Amino acid sequence: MRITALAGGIGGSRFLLGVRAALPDADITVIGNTGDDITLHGLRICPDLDTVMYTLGGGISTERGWGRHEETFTVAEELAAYGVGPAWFGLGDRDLATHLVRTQMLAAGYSLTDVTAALCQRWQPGLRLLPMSDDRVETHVVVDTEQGRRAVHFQEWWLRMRAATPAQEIISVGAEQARPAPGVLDALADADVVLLPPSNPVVSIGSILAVPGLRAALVATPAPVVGVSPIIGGAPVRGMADACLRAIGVATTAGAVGAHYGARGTPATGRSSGGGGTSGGGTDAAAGGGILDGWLVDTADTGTQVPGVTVKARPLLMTDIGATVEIVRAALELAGV
Ligand code: FO1
Repeated sequence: MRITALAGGIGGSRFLLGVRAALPDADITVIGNTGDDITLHGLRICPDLDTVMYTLGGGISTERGWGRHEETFTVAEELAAYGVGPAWFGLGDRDLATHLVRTQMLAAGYSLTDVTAALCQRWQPGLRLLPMSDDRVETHVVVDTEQGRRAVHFQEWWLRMRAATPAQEIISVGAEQARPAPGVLDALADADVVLLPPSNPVVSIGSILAVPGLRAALVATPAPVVGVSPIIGGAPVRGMADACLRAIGVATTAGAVGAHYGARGTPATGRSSGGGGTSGGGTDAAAGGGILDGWLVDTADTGTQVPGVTVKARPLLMTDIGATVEIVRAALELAGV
């Protein structure tokens, strides 16, 4: 069975562990979000790609959910001693090796697709990890500060501001010019099922959908498309998706997020955040349209209805691999595969 999943970082990776465990013989392709990517100290860092790679490859720090296990932060301490920031982005020593390899390969002219494949040679994640695009797309957040309204990189908003400063706008900078990475459109067209893990619907799934052609490919694929709500009982399971949803005028409920993704074949109800960004809300002109056939919600949200989408309620907390496997099985059942 060919499974294609759109994934962000921590929640998406945990879900993918369940996909791989539920279907060890499946051919799994992950389209990874690169909107979180940032350049720091001259190094290109791809948090969501690395989180998928480390989690599926067995190198993740399970207590943090990001970065490497058995990590040290000596280089970060030395940078701080020089007064060289930013201190708010925890750069681990082991993790730095990944960014050094990636940066030198990019400088040598390799694409992010090639770099990701090369890094995965070491980690053997047991699935194909593709960046959503080889072109630079970065999520930036417009906030009001004492110095007036300005845009900050998503990571600064997320980590330094803890997403506490209201986002006036969330913009996928560069999305308009970005092209799907090689293999991405085929992975959607050729899939037997497409899954949307419980990743952040705005800055993870939304960033992927902001790449022209991706939403259209989801609308057009013959494969059933089933999503898993990242919102349970009106709150995100982890992270601050509520702050992101508020920024694009979507309520933090399983139903509102399902409607935001929209039923396949109907105009997406998602709202663009304007400013060239869509954060998944907008529909790129070519495609438009909702992307969901099925939507899994938690039992706390039993009774949720999304027009045009088949909604099923079941426990969605990925408390351990067994629970995650059951969620994956329920998603596949809802997809009818
Ligand atoms: N998340 C944090 O909460 N604190 C950090 O210091 C931090 C550093 C970091 C370094 C490398 C990396 O790949 C991910 C990192 N993350 C950190 C997670 C990162 O901010 C993710 O982009 C978000 O968690 C959203 O997915």
